[in-house]
Amino acid sequence: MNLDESILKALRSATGTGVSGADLSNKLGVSRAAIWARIEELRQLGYEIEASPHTGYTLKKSPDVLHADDLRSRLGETDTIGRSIQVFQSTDSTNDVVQHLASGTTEEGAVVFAEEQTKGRGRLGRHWISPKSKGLWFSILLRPKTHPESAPRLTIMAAVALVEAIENQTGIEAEIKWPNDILIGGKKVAGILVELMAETDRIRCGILGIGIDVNLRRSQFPADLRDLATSLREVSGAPVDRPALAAAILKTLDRYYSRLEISDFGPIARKWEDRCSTLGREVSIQVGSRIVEGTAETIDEFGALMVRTRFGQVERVTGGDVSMKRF
Ligand code: BT5
Repeated sequence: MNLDESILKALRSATGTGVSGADLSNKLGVSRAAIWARIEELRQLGYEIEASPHTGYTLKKSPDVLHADDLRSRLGETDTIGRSIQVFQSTDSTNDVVQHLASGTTEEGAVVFAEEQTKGRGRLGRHWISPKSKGLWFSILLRPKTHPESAPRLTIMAAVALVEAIENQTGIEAEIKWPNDILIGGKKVAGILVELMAETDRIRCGILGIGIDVNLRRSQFPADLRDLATSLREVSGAPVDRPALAAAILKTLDRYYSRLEISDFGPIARKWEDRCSTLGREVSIQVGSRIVEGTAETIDEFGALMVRTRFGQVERVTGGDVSMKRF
């Protein structure tokens, strides 16, 4: 744990009471002058830290910025996800940054955020708009010990973690649209992009990319997305605390990923089914040049969607674009 992370953690656990420079210095094994210098740096970054001779330092307000040490301090211990966090002010695509890290020795669970992406992407090379400081645009390096066939499970567990963390942090109920969309009131608020580097029988690494529209106003979406997409701010009517939401999502993802790694997929699948708006509906799914039509019935043990066609057979679909035919 570095100094800023430790200071922020100590300040957060002393909210309301404050913590003295002497206590911080003893606890962290550095001089009071060093603590003071770091507090000054944090103030420069926008943290409102009050200093009083009686109560010591108190954290009054955190800025709306993603700061790796702050995110780590909020996250605490995790099994895998968030063991290291990097934040870029701007990058092309966080999935590309993580792909680059994956070819080195970077350990599983490394997370890369960007305040802005210049070439954020969705599936099939589609563009993902990622304006500065308005959302959470991030990717996670995973090295799941599973067969490539189980890769859809990563999207399933991420969707469950997202709706759960969003609801816990904001009170907003979101729904899942198979395979990778999170919707509120029928409009897309988040998307998931899993990219794999795999051999026939093992996944070398999976890159879990997540984009969440947090504080965009309707006017900040391109005109063609205004009726299709929304943000948490638009729905709740007030700005949403991005760093707090980011930490909550990473914690929840970590919990579900640990369960996935011990093959405890069943309960995750049940939660997914509860929150999924696709099941039980008549769907038309474009899979490459083919269209599968029928009723979306369930997901199988690998995370693939089972669709009963009008001829009565069940088709197994692992990816594609869904349109719901009847509501
Ligand atoms: C997705 O693709 O929904 C996956 C999006 C993943 C984005 C994250 S951000 C961090 C990481 N780094 C990346 O480069 N990507 C990941 P798909 O299902 O193909 O949906 C793409 C479609 O969503 C576009 O064609 C637009 O119609 C729409 N779209 C684009 N930007 C959007 C936004 N910010 N919010 C809602 N919809 C958007």
